[in-house]
Amino acid sequence: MKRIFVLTGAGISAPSGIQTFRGSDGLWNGYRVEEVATPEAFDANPSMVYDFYNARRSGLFEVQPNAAHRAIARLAKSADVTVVTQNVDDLHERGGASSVVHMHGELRKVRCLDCGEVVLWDTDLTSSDCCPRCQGRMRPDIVWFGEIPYGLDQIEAELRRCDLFLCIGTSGNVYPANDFVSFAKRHGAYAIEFNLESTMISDSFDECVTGDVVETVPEWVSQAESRL
Ligand code: BJW
Ligand code: ZN
Repeated sequence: MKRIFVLTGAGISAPSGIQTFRGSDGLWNGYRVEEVATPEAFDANPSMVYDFYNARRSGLFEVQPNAAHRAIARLAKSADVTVVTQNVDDLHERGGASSVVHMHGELRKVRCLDCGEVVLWDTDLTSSDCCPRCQGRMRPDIVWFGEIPYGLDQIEAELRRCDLFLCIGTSGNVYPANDFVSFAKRHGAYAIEFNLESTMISDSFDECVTGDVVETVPEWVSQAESRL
C-alpha cells in the first residue's frame, strides 16, 4: 500500500465557513497575532485570549466538514494515510478521518498550566475555571508562537517513509510545517500542493493543483483511487 502524508491548513476549512489566518477576511484582521497567539499575550491579557478562543470554539458547532475533508477520509480506504493538520478545528474527524495529528492543538481541549492535564472542553473557558486534577489555571490547548508543536516525532517518521506528500490549503508561512515538503522530498516523496493561489513554498512541489479544495481534492482522490 502506498504511504500518503496529508498536511492541511486553514484553506481546507475555509469552504466550511472557518476564516483563514492571512486572507483578506482572515482572523488576524480583527486581532493582532501577537495579541492572541503567544504565551506572553496570554500572561498580559488572559481574558482577551480566552474570548478569542471561546468565540472560535463556539463557532465550531455551526460549521460542517466539506467535500475535501470527506475525500481525505475516503483516501484511507486505498492507501496508508497520515493526516497532520495545522488546524485546531475538528472537521477532519467529523468528516470521517480516524486518526489526525493536530500539530497546533485543538479548540475542543484545554490544558492545565500547572500539571499539564488535558481536558475535553466544549463550553467557554474563563480564568475561574480550574484543573479537575490539581485546581490549577487552565489555558486553551493551542500551540502558540514560540511553543513546540505536537507530534513532531511521529511526523518526522511518517515524512521519512511517505511515497506521496499532499499539502492542502496552507500558505506556508509558519515553521516547522512549511519545511515538511522539503524534508519529505529529500527522503524520496513526490509532492503535490492544492491551493487557490501560489504560496511561499509552491516552488518546492512537483505539482501544484490550483483551485478550490472542495473541487480539486475530491477530483484528485477519485482519480487516485483507481491507481493506488
Ligand atoms: C484555499 C482555500 C480554498 C483558502 N481552496 N485553498 C522567523 C523565521 C522563521 C520561523 C520563525 C521566525 N520567527 C519565529 C519562527 C517560528 C514560528 C514561525 O513560523 N513564525 C512565522 C510566522 C515567521 N513558529 C513557531 O513558533 C512554531 N514553533 C516553533 O517553531 O517551535 C520551535 C521548534 C519547532 C520544531 C522543532 C524544534 C523547535 C509554532 C507555530 C504555532 C502556530 N500557531 C498558529 C496559531 C495558533 C492556532 C490557532 O489559534 O488557530 O497556528 S499561527 C496560525 O498559522 C495557525 C495556523 O495553523 C498556522 C498556519 O496557517 P495556515 O493554515 O497556512 O493558514 P493561512 O491563513 O496562512 O493560509 C490559508 C491558505 O489557504 C492560503 O494559502 C489560501 O490561499 C488557501 N485557501 N481558501 C484552496 N477554498
Ligand atoms: Zn492541573
